[in-house]
Amino acid sequence: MGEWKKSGCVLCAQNCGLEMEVEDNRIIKVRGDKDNPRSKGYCCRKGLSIANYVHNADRLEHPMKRVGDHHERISWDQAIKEISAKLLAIKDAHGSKALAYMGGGAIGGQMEIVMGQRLMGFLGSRNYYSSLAQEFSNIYWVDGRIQGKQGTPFMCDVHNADTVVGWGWNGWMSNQEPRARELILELQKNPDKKFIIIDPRVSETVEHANIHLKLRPGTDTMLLKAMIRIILDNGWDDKDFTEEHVSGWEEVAPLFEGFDAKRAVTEVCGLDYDAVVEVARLIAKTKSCIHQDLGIYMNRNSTINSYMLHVMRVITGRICVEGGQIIPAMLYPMGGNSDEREPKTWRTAKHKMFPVCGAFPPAIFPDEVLDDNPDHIRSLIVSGCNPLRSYPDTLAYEKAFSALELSVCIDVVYNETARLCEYVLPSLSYMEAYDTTCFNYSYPELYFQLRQPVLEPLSDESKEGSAIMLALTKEMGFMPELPQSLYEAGKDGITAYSMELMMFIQENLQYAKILPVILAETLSPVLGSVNKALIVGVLMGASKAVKKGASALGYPDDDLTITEALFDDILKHPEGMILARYTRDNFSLIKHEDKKLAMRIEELDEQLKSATIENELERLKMPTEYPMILHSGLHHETVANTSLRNPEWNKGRDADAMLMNEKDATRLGIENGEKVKIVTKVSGAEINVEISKYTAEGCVYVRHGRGLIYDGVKYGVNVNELVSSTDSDEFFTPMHRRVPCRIEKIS
Ligand SMILES: Nc1nc2c(c(=O)[nH]1)N[C@H]1C(S)=C(S)[C@@H](COP(=O)(O)OP(=O)(O)OC[C@H]3O[C@@H](n4cnc5c(=O)[nH]c(N)nc54)[C@H](O)[C@@H]3O)O[C@H]1N2
Ligand SMILES: Nc1nc2c(c(=O)[nH]1)N[C@H]1C(S)=C(S)[C@@H](COP(=O)(O)OP(=O)(O)OC[C@H]3O[C@@H](n4cnc5c(=O)[nH]c(N)nc54)[C@H](O)[C@@H]3O)O[C@H]1N2
Ligand code: SF4
Ligand SMILES: [Mo]
Repeated sequence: MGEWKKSGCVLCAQNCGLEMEVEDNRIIKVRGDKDNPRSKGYCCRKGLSIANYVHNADRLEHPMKRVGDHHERISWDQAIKEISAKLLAIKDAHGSKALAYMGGGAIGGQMEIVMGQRLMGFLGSRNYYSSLAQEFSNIYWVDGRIQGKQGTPFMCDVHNADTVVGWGWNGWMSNQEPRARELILELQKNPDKKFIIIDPRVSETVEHANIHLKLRPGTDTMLLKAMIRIILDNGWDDKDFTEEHVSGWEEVAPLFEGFDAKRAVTEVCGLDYDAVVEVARLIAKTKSCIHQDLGIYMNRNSTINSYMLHVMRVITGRICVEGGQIIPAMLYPMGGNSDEREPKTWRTAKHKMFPVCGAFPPAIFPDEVLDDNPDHIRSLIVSGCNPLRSYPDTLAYEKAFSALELSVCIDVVYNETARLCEYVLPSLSYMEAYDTTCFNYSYPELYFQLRQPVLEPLSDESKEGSAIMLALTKEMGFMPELPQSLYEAGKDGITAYSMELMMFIQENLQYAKILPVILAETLSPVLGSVNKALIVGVLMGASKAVKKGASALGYPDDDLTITEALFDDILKHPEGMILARYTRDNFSLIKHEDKKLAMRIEELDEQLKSATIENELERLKMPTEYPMILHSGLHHETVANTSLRNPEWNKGRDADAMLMNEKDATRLGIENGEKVKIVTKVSGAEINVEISKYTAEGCVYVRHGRGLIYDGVKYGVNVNELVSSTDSDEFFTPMHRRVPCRIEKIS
C-alpha cells in the first residue's frame, strides 16, 4: 500500500487535479481528484498514464556535454561556468541579438520563464520563442486589439452556455475545455441544449453533436462572412449591445455589405443553406458560445477568421456575458503585452517579426539562425519544449541547431532536441517540484493550483529550471549585492519578508525591474524552492482585480498581509483552490479607457475585402502536384504532444498510422494497412494507411508528436519533417491543417 497524494496533470492545458498513489518513490496508481474545484474528479487516459511521463528510460540524471558524437557526464559546476562564459563571449563578440531563449516550461509549469526572461534581460536580449506562438498568435493579437491589451485572451464559458459551437475543435479527443467529455455528453443528452460542430470530417466529437456543418476544408472564411450577413439580414443582431459595449462597429459593418451568403454557403462551403441559417439563429438567439481551435488557428485566413468569430459574437451580444466569451480571471497573464505599433518594439533580424504576447514564433527560428545578417541568432537555451519534433520543418531545425555556437537544453528526458544540443541539463519533473501554469483561467471565480511535489527527486542532480536560471544569472555576475537582512527576513514569515523587500526597493528603485530575481535569491533558501519564492512574488504583484476578488472571499483588504494569507492557503490546498471572486461585470476587465470592445482593426480591412467568393474559389484550388490535404498533427488520445514517450501506454493501439478516407483509398487503389509514400513539397515519408471513418475525402491525417526516439528506438513518422516553416499566416503560425500533399503507392 502506498500513500495517496494530490497533484495535477501536466499533459494538457486543462491541468486536471490528480491523486497519485506513491510507493517506494514511484507513482503506482492515478485517479482524478474530486477535490479539485475546476476538474472535479475528471481525468482522461493521458492523465491516468502520467507515471509514464516521470518513470521512463529516457530520464536525464545529470548534466552532460557533447563530446564528438555523444554526450558525456559533467558536473553542475562545469556546466554553469562554461555556459555562462560562452553566453558572455557571444554577447561581447556579436551583441545581444545573437542570444535566444525558447520554451521555458511545458504545459505543466512555467515558473522558469520568469527567471529565463530576466536572464535574457540581463544579457540585453528579448529573443523569446514559445510554443504558444506556433498556435495562438493570431487570436492573441486580435484579442489584444479588441480588449486593449494582450495576455488574457477571451475564453468560452462553455459550462454555462445553452448552445455550444465547436469550430475546428475536436474536444472529445483533445479536451481543451475543463471536463470536456462530461461537457460534451451533457450537451448531447440535455434536450434544452445544442451542440454544434463545424468541421470538414466526422470527428469523434461530431459523433456527439446535434448539428454538424461538414464544410469543405478551408472554407471557414466564407461561412463566417455568410453567417454574419444572415444574422444582420434577419435582424438577429443585438443592437443595444453594440450601442452600449462596442466601438468602431460603424466602420466594420460595411465590410459585410452586399455579400451573397447563399452562394458562399452552397457554392464554396458545400453546405445546406437552411442548416447554416439555423446555426446562425441559434448563435444569435440562444445563450451561445463558440470554441474555435486549431482547425481555425492553424489554417488559411486564420487571423480574419479569428476576428470574424468575434464579430459574430459581438453583434449577437455574446462577449463578456455569462455563457459566452469572457475575459478570464487570472493570477498572472499568459504573456506580456506587445504592441508592434510602438516604434521601440524589438524585431527579429531576418523576418523583422515582432512578438505577440511577448513571444516570437518558432517557425522563423531556423531562418533567424541560418541567415547571414550580422545580428543572426548564435546561441539558444531551450527548455520544456521539443522543437525537433514539435516545430515545423524538422530538417531546417536540424540545420539551425548544428549552426548554433552554443545550444543548451533543459529537460526531464533525453529528447530529440537534447540529442542535438551541446549541453543537456536535467530538470526536476513536475511531480518532483512546485510549479503552476498560466492555464488556470476561470470566471468569475479565480481558480489556482500550486502543484506540490509528490515524489522525492529521482536524481539528486536534477534542479528546478528556475534554479538553473538563477545559477547562470549569478555566475555571470548579474546579481546585485543584497543586504543580509533580506536573506534573514523570510525566516519570520512572508509579511516580514515583504516589508524588508519593500524597504530595500524604496531605497534601490533601480532593482524594481528584477524583483523576481531578488526573491529567487533571498527567499528561496528559506522556502527550499525558487518556484515557491517566485509565487510569493506573483502574489505580491497581483492585480487590483485579483486583490479585490480575494478580499471578497475574506482575505485581508491590505496590500501587505494579503500575500502571506494567500500563500499560506495555497500551500494548504495542494488540490487547488478558489483564490478570488470577481464581480460579474466582465466588461470592467477591458483595458480600453471607454471599457468598450474595439472592433475596428484597420490592418485587417484589405484581407477582409479581398475575401470574395471569386477570390476564394480560386485560392482554394490545390496545386496539381499536391492535390490532397495533409492534416499534419491530429491531437489524438494516443498522443500527449511529445511528453509520453514510452509506447507502452498505447499497447494494442496503432498510434502511428495515417488516416485516409475510404473513397480516396478506393480511387488510389490502396488497401487498409498498406504502406504508402506521402510526399509534400518539403519531403516524403513511408507510412501505413488506416482507412478510417474519421476522415474527410481529399484529406489524410497524421498524429503530431510521433517519430519519438524512446530508449534508442524511433516510433512512427515525425510529421514535422513534411512541413515547411514558411507556409504560415502573417504571424508565422504554421498551416498544419492544410499541407498540400500527394499519396503514392509503393510498388
Ligand atoms: N489527447 C491529446 N489531447 C491534446 C493534445 C495531445 O497531444 N493529445 N494536445 C493539446 C494541445 S497542445 C492542443 S493545442 C489541443 C488542440 O486541440 P484541437 O484543436 O481540438 O485538436 P486538433 O486535432 O487539431 O483538431 C482540430 C479539428 O479541426 C478540424 N479541421 C481541420 N481542417 C479544418 C477546416 O478547414 N475547418 C474547420 N472548421 N475545421 C477543420 C479537424 O478535422 C479537427 O477535428 O489539444 C490538446 N489536447
Ligand atoms: N505538425 C504539428 N506540430 C505540432 C502540432 C500540430 O498540430 N502539428 N501541435 C503543436 C502544439 S498545439 C503544441 S502546444 C506543441 C507542443 O510542443 P512542445 O511545447 O514541444 O510540447 P511537448 O511535446 O509536450 O514538449 C514538452 C517538453 O518539455 C519537457 N518537460 C516536461 N516536464 C518538464 C519540466 O519540468 N521541465 C523541463 N525543462 N522540461 C520538461 C518534456 O520532456 C518535453 O520534451 O506541438 C506543436 N506541434
Ligand atoms: S484532460 Fe488534459 S489535464 Fe486532464 S487528465 Fe487529460 S491530459 Fe491531463
Ligand atoms: Mo497546443
